[in-house]
Amino acid sequence: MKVNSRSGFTLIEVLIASVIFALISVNIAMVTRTGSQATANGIMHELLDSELDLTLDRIKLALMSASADNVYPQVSAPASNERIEFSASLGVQGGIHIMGDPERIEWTPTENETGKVIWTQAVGLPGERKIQWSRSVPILQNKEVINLGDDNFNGLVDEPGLAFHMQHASDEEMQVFVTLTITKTDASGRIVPANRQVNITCRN
Ligand SMILES: [Ca+2]
Ligand SMILES: [Ca+2]
Repeated sequence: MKVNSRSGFTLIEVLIASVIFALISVNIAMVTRTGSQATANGIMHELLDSELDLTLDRIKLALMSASADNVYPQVSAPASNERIEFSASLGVQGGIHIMGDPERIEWTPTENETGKVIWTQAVGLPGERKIQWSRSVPILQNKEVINLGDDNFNGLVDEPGLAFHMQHASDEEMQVFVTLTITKTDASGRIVPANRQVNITCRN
């Protein structure tokens, strides 16, 4: 009589099962890691967008009350500047325009090849105060390099990470354009930039 002596797994079957188990484990780990990286990158993009919006909103609010006659330097495209100085127009008293203390918004460098956006109130006065509005602003706009050309096709040449330029037609109010790039590092260590431009009409 033939007796079936097979009562366990052969070595080959155990090896195949081990390989399949290892492959499944690696796949699960990869899916989990990809999922958590995607979540981390999603949060990073939201933070990047909100920092960009908040900084540009603050710059807009400050420059909306600036008097067009007190905004310096007044450069036009394709030139731009990483700094703007201005005074707010507070109103008229006895037929005289009353101006606020001088203010400045500028890019200042940090140690790691990026810079900060700094707002200075009461420039050069005893009450001078500096407030940081943003950090991780690169020295140049996204996709721009120093070569006397407009590499990112925005009408500005070699423009800095925080760039101001003006447009002042004789029959129109002066417009200040603010172009800002901010970067953050994603979950895989890659530097991700985001940039936006806003324009503000100054008071005459
Ligand atoms: Ca450009
Ligand atoms: Ca360039």
